[in-house]
Amino acid sequence: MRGIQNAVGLSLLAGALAGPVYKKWEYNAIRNPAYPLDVVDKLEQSIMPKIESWMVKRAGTSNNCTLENAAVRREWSDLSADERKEYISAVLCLQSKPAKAPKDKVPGALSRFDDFVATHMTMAGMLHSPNNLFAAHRYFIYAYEKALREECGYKGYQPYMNYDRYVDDPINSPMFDGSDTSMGGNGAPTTYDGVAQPFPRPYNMIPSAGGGGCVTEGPFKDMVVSLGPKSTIVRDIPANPRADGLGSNPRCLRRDVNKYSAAGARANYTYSAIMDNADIDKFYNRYLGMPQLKGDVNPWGIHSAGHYIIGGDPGGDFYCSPGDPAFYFHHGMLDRVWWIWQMQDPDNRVHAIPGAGAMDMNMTLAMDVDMGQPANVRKTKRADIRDAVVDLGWTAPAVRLVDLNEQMGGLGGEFCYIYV
Ligand SMILES: *[C@@H]1O[C@H](CO)[C@@H](O)[C@H](O)[C@H]1NC(C)=O
Ligand SMILES: *[C@@H]1O[C@H](CO)[C@@H](O)[C@H](O)[C@H]1NC(C)=O
Ligand SMILES: *[C@@H]1O[C@H](CO)[C@@H](O)[C@H](O)[C@H]1NC(C)=O
Ligand SMILES: [Cu+2]
Repeated sequence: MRGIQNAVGLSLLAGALAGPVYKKWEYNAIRNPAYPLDVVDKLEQSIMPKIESWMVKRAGTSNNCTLENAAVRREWSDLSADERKEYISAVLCLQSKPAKAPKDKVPGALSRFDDFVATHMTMAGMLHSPNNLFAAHRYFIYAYEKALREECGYKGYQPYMNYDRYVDDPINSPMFDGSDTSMGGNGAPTTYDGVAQPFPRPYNMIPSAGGGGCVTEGPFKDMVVSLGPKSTIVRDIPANPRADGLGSNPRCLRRDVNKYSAAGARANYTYSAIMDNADIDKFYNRYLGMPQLKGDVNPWGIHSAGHYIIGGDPGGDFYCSPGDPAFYFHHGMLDRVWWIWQMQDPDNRVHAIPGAGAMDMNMTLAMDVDMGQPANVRKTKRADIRDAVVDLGWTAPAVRLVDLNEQMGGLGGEFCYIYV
């Protein structure tokens, strides 16, 4: 992404910023007036000067990544209708290109899009260990964005979903209203149970919001889901012909667009996760909702809350979740949250890795992110971390974990993007 200049100039934050000063980081933030900035958006604005000084400090080691040439990932509702359609076309294109995963290993991969699902399924342990969860998903989204751009001619960058905008009525939102500029509609009503959670009653369930059946409206109504299920939360889906879920099992995309889940991802949750957890392990646990905050009635943690805004099949399946194209919006938001957290104190946080003993604390990490089993995880020694490799199979080359932490110039300069 290095060297790509923003096409859209300085229109942006103009209204939000008092005074005449335009700084060079103020790009491309064309906002949808229907959504006033929330507390996390404001926090993001406030870190821009910190990023400027961080980049000055990193001059010479940032692999030519600068705020001027960084790609800009934007919120879905801030994109114009045409920009949304361009994104949707690129996803449909990826779903029409042949898979690269070998047929004997992954007979169910019907398309290049499915290569990403198959990678997430086969590499699930690696992708979701505490050391890797943040960084490996950053790389995964980057690889997907790159495929959209290089294999399908997409000119933009991966959009994210700011949950807070959709908390009250996700079904009628620009993300999920079923229009041709949405990421598809809700699923039809069915006997969907909701999603079990690892908290004491009455918080042991994210209730069903009434959907759970096939998506019948929007650009993905005819999408064929093939891989999985492997750990589904939806009843009555035919089993995959293979125990590993990698066989072909053609079926519809199912969703339960869920406001009860979204309630755990309001901006106040995200804000406090960022601001009240200076230690990487505490931040990691809070991101996963562990331990439940006193009096919290939506204790899912932003990670689960964001997943089960969509839920269904394959979106609610721990292994197959990237099979719902909305997955990348959710993990894009999580990547943005991690970045805002890093930039509160870049000297100490950019290179912090969960479970790596940075603070020399023996803390219980909530390991099993979607299955909800808190587990005692042994700390990885720092020396081992330096050698750790993140391998994304058919979707991206194996790289060093430690090269994935820096969004502005990491991975030899391949990472060079900001969120606005
Ligand atoms: C940075 O840019 C300079 C000048 O264009 C070039 O010589 C150098 O190879 C670039 N470095 C990287 C890591 O791309
Ligand atoms: C966020 O706000 C909601 C009410 O809108 C409240 O129920 C919840 O406890 C708050 N969460 C945090 C982490 O402050
Ligand atoms: C962490 O646990 C290890 C192994 O049990 C122990 O040697 C070490 O002293 C502990 N560190 C702290 C800070 O408690
Ligand atoms: Cu994942």
